[in-house]
Amino acid sequence: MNQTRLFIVSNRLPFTISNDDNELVVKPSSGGLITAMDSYLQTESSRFSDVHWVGFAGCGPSVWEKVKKDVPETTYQFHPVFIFKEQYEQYYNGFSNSIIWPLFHYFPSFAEYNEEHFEQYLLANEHFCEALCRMLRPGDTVWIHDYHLMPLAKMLRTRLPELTIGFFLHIPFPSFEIFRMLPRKWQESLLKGMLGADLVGFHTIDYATHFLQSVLMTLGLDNDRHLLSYDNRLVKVDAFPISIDFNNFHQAYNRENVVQLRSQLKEKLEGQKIIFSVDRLDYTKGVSNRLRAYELFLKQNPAYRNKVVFVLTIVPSRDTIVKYSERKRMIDELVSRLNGEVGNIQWQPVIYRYCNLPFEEMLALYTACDLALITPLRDGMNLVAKEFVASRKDGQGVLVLSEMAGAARELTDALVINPNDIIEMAQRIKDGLEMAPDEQQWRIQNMQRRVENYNVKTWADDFMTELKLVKEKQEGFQIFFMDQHSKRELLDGYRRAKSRLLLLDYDGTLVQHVGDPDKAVPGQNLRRLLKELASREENDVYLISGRSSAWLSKHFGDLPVAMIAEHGARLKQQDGEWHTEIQTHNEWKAQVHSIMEMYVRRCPGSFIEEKDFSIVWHYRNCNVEQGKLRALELISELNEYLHHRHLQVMKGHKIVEVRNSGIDKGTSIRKVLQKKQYDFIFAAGDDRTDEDMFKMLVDQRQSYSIKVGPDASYAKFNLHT
Ligand code: GDG
Repeated sequence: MNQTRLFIVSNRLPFTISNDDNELVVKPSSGGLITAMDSYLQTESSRFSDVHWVGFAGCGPSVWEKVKKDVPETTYQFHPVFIFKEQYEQYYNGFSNSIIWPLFHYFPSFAEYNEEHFEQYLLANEHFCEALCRMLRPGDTVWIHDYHLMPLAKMLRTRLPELTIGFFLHIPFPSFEIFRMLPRKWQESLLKGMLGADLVGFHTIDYATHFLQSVLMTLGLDNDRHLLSYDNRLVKVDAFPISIDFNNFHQAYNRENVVQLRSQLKEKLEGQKIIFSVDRLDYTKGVSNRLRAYELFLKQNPAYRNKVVFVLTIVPSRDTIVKYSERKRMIDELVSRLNGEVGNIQWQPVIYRYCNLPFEEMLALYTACDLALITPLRDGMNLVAKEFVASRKDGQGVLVLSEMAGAARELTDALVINPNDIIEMAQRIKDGLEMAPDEQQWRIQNMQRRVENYNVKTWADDFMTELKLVKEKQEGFQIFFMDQHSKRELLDGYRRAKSRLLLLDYDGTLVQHVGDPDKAVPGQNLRRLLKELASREENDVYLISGRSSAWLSKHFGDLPVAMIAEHGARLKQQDGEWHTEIQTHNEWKAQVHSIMEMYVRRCPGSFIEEKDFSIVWHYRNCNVEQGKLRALELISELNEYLHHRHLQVMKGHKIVEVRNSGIDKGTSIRKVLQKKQYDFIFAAGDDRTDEDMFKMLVDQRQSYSIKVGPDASYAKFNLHT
């Protein structure tokens, strides 16, 4: 078996240490993550034989020494991270739960911006990094979980660049309009932190798209079908909807103590329909609106009085944070008002419990109820919805589910509601309670098929397989930055050669891209350098550019260089005249110009450049998102027009260009190479149009092709500038 080691990293280790009657007790947790990992590690495809779990233990080193012998023996080796109480408070209650949690769940007014909390959040992540680095080796795989540890992947990558790192976010990633509310420094730190991973996973495609948009807007990094090239690495961003252990919940229906508890419950609540919900105490769960909708339903449907009961369970959580204790008070008040005003001596409309239910009792409630009312205002996924569906082996029961939960993307046969629409919710409660048994059955069974097929094992397996694939892809898609050795080789090759060809792109290679292309004129140093290179007898220097022949002549006409203009449409030898390389026709230009004018109006800051053989729409000065979108629209509109017209449309660096077919830098240098043999070829370029030139040189042994910038390329090497 392959001895690859896996390190799972989460804020907390999957057990709790409590002080019961002055005795320290260790209790295993039964969270979704541990279930996921347990079932994944039993699969055939799991490559890991040595699995470690790193997280905060909830205690300091001295307590840990006392309890570590009591930690349940499992597949995992547990490694505690120790963080001082005060720091943990600022990292966990502060930054994680009073900034990221509210903001990412679309509660911007609850977010408390505090620089000190951000600093402590970074420091706590450094502690995790330190603890991990003491154990990690380059070939290890690390899977980091959730919003507490967003900067960690980058910290690890800096220390151990060869690690395989996956990051999964369990909460929503909000739209850029929300994300941008964070100070810019924090935005960059979180995004770069996550991009330290090789694979970044979310529950839904929406969250992945939001993340990619934030990466574009904040870091200016675009993606190609969810693949990003960042820091000389390929990073994949995708959706992996977490799920549950379907069989465990499905089979629990017949478990003896569940059957017993269910019949006790039904007996006690006989003659009444049962509505059920269970949530952690949290303002994101939409409990107040749920109670208001239930109240409205009772008011609108008096016939249901005495005939329905809502078993509302709230699990204590984070109640030291003010916003949570406030929420608790609000729910307490709403429940007592409802019971007091709507109920009577014999009938209590809400049975309210504030506790942690034992598993069997929760299953008894899942399987006894007529309707599960799951109405979060925002929720990354919501596993309760999936657990309810899986547990209904009887094929009965109705799920009313908020469209704001990630689970709604998959459980489309639920009665989907908007949690802010009290009227709709009240109506759906009625519809659900009156739904015919055969409709309940087909809806539940459809949803069961989905949860059974894509269960927690599939989720973990899918993520890990994708992580392995990205790593393999990275190897084939290497970006080879020139090292000292290859630089020496290049210089030796140059010195030895008797005839050299130097092919130099202009914009982005010899000069920086600037807002106005007319301002990108060559400076004295560059002109002197070109002159010196071109004056050597062994050298043929070609400037090979998308610029027009007139522009190139104006700035380089006096130098002893050859020039290729408009991506190969025109060529001028060192002391010859310009001549056109292909037969062209230009009657298409007026029409293309008028299409592009429309896009200039629709995209402020963009402009048109007309050259002899092509027309270019530039959008480098526009809003990034708008420019990108309009460019795609323009390309598709142009493609329709260009159909059957022997023209090509091409996307370059912040440009869309239309030109006659058969013109590209590759074709023009083939002609150069046909005329003369060289024993040293050097080509440099930064743009997509330069790829044609690099492709042409792939098989030329004596060639050095250089992509300027960090993107993958046909060029043999990359250089940053
Ligand atoms: C995050 C995201 C995402 C709850 N009460 C009791 C109890 N539970 C169990 C449920 C379920 C889990 O806790 C809660 O599931 P959620 O999906 O609500 O997840 P969270 O842990 O709050 O948090 C969420 C999830 O991560 C996974 O990625 O779905 O959106 O916020 O498994 O069964 N279990 C028992 N008694 C209870 O009283 N035994």
